[in-house]
Amino acid sequence: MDTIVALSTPPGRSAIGVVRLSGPASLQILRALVQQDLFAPEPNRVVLKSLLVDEGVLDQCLVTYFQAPHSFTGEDMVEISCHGSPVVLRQLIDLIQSHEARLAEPGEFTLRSCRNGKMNLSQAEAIRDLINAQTQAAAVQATRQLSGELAQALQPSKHELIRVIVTLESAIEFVEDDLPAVQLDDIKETIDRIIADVANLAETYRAGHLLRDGLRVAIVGRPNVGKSSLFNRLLMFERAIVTDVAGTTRDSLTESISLQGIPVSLTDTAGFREAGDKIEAIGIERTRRAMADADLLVLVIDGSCSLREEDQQILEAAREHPFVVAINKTDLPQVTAGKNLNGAQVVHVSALTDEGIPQLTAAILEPFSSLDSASVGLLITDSRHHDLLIRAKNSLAAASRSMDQGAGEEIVVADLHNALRFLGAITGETTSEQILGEIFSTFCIGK
Ligand SMILES: Nc1nc2c(ncn2[C@@H]2O[C@H](COP(=O)(O)OP(=O)(O)O)[C@@H](O)[C@H]2O)c(=O)[nH]1
Ligand SMILES: [Mg+2]
Repeated sequence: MDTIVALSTPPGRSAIGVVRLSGPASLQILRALVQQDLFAPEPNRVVLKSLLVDEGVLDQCLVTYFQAPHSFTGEDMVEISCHGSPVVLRQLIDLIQSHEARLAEPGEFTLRSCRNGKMNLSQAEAIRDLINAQTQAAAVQATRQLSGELAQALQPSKHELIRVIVTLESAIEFVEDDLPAVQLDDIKETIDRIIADVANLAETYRAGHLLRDGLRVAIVGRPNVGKSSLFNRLLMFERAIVTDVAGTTRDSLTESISLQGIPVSLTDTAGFREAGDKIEAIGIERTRRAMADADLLVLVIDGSCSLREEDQQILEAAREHPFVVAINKTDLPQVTAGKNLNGAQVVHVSALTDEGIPQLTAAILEPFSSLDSASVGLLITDSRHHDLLIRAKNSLAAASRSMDQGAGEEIVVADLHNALRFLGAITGETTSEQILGEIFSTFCIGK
């Protein structure tokens, strides 16, 4: 195994910059840096040392040696806390590379930690998510996963699955003895129970991914209903141009806001209608795209005039997405009053007077309403985990169906093995090298 080095703090000027080494040559390189062949630092103990170069002292640093296997990566490691001068740090890393070390790939320290059994894959991913967390709630979820909660949550299902596989396989081996009906019933019941557990866990992704990635909201509607005015209200500054000329907003505008601590990326779109010219046509095409990308649509209707054909068209287009209807201009005499909206969630607002804006915010955040970070259980936040849970569920469902149809044990067992493999891939037991490489390439360098 080679020795790797990386700057673990952000590049640029800072009070302190931390350089990390991991691998068998770490201690030997540290000795070269302090120019003491016999330097024998006590493991896990911080010492003040001068790093020397030909011209004299490069920097005075705090140096910590971690002896294998008692380190983050499970290998010999050295952490050097220098003064955060980009010049010193650059020179130090160059110097270390001139000894037997190479620059670490993104996430390579954590990858080594996984390989050496210090943590499982979902814990490694939790470290990445913790570093990238945009909100406190997302950070809480990442720390839970880091402590191994996801692996624990999967453990009972995996155990039961293995038990069922073993029973079925022994039945296959002793061909003469068909499994008694009671035992088959028991197996079928167990499989269905595992399906329910896996499905419940997968279901938490709806909320979990929003916690991690935030919510993409697009404001849509026909021209002049007050989309840009509402956009500005929610942003709390006059970002978009508002006029009484239909077709004022020709391009989509996106801004990031925090609504009650939840990251929301809010898009104001060009009004939906027959385009008047080329530019507007492009704008409307972008509106379609913004609608397709959004987690939630706020569909704005002008309450002061009757529902038009264009409103109906947008309502139809929105049906495929979660959406909230905002009936705007409540300060004017109301005509629409939420007629013909087929039971959609409706909020009455006025972008002019701010009436109903808190209710609109609440409606936007509705998917988060059950997410009080203190009381909420473990959530699936990663699309990879969600995907694997769905695949496991589908394989289990196929096994269950085969049993209903009285198919042979071999067929049932094959699907159960697939399910087990998918569950194992979440924690990395059955993850291929190629997938591992892809996952770790999303990490920061130096972690
Ligand atoms: N009375 C009233 N007028 C509004 C309200 N919201 C927007 N308007 C007006 O409606 C017109 C169109 O607004 P705008 O935000 O540009 O609509 P958009 O085309 O949907 O983006 C402007 O003249 C706004 O001042 C409201 O709540 N009440
Ligand atoms: Mg507009």
